[in-house]
Amino acid sequence: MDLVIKNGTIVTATDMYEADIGIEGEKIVAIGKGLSGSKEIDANGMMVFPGFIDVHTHIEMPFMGTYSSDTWETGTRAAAFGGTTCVVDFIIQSKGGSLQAALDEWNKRATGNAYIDYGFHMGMTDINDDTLKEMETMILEEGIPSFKLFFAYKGSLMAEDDGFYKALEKAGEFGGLIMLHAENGHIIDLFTKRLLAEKKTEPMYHAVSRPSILEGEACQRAIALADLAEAPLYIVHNSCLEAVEAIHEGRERGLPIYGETCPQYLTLDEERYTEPDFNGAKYVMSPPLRSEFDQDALWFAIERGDLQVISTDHCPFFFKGQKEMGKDNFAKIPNGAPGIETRMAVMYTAGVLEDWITLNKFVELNSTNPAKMFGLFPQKGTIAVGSDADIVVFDPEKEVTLSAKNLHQNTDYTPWEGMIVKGYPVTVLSRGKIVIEDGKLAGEKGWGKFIKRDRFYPL
Ligand code: DUC
Ligand code: ZN
Ligand code: ZN
Repeated sequence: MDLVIKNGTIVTATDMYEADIGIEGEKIVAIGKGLSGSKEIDANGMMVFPGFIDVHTHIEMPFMGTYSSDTWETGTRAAAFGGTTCVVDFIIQSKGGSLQAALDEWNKRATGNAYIDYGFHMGMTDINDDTLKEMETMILEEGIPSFKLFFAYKGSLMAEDDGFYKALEKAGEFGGLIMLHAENGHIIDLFTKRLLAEKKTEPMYHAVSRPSILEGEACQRAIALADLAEAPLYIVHNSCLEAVEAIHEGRERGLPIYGETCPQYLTLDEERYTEPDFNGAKYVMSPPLRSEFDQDALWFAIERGDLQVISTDHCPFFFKGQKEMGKDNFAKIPNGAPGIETRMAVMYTAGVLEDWITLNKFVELNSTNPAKMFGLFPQKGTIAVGSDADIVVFDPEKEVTLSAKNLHQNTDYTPWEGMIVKGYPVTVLSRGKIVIEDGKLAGEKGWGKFIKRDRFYPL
C-alpha cells in the first residue's frame, strides 16, 4: 500500500475503534490491524476522522461593493489547516445573467487554485423561465443539484414568494434541493431605513434591524410553501429559537425540512456588537448573533435532530478597509465573518468537550450528513473501503490559542480571537495526498478538483 495511517482511533458517524487505514492512490483500500505501506503515519493517541465537509462558504464572492477576502487559493488552504477537505461554495448568479454564465465565472476563479476538493451550489437571484429551465441542466448535467435563494437582501439578492415557489417545484421534480436564507427582507429594509433616519448608525443596529421573529416568519412561510410544492427544503445558518421551532414543527408533520447552523451562532452572542471602536462590525453577518438563550435552543435542536449539519457561512472581510466601509452606516458594513479554518477546533471544544454532542455526532454533523444531503456520500463523508482517502488525524490533547496571527484565512481578525481550544487537526489528507503534515503545509494549489454531486436523496 502507498500509505498507511497506523494505530489511531477511527471515529465515524456510527463507530469508534482502533485500526490502521490502508490507502492506494486516492482511495481507502483496507481497514484493519497490522497493515504496512511504503509510507506510514503514526496516529497513536490520535483520533482519525473522515475529512470534514463545509457546505456553506463564500470564497472570492462579489458582495456589497467588495469581494469576500479569501481567494480560492487562500480559502481552501485555510480550510485544510482546519481539517476541512471539501467545500461546497455558493455561486451567485448576476441579475439578468444566466446560471451558466455564473458557473463559468466561478469555474474561472476556482480552477487550478484549490488545495482541496470542492463543489458548487447555485445561488439564484433572478428566477425566470430561462433560469428555471437551466436548473434542470445544473442538476442532471453539471453536478449542481442545490440552489440557494434569499428571502433577505431586498433590492439585490432577494427572491419573492412566487419565484421561490416555482424554484421549489422545479427542484422537487428533478431531484434538486432548495436552500434558503430565511429572513424577511421587506421588514428588515423598513427597519433599516427607520434606524438610519434616527441616526442610529453603529454596528449594533445591524442586529436591531433584523430581529429573530423575522427569521422565524421566513422559515414558517418557506416551510408552508415547500409543503404546498411537495419539495424538500434546507434552511441555512439558523440562528434562533423561532427558526428551529418552525423546523421542528415542519418535521413533526413529516415534511422533508432540514437545517444547518454555524459555530458562531452556537458560541458567540449579541453582546459582541457593543465592543468599542467599531469592533462590533467584525460580527456583522446575517442573520446576526443572537442571545445565549438562542444558543441553547440551537444545541437542543441539534440533539433532537432538527438541525443536521454544521457549516461555517465563511464570508471573510478585512476589518481594515472592508468592514470600515460601514463606519457611518451599519447597512454598508459587508455582511460576513471568517470561520473556514476554525470550525472543527471550535466545535470540538465547545461541542464535544462541553458534552453537547458525542464524538459520533461531531462527525455526523460536520462530515457524514453534509455528504449525504449534498450528493457526496459515500465517496466522501466516511472512512470506508472504496471512499476517497480524505482523512483528518486529530490530536485531542493539542491546545491552541486561536488568533488571526496564527491562522491562514486571508483576513485580519477572527471572531474567536483568544479562545483556547483543546483538540486540533495535525495531519490532513485529500484523496490520499498529504495536504497538512504535522501542522505544516504539504499540499499544493491545483490539487483540489471540482466534484460533480449526485441529486438529492432524503436523509
Ligand atoms: N450572510 C452573510 O453574513 N454573509 C454572506 C451572505 C449571507 O447570507
Ligand atoms: Zn445567507
Ligand atoms: Zn452564506
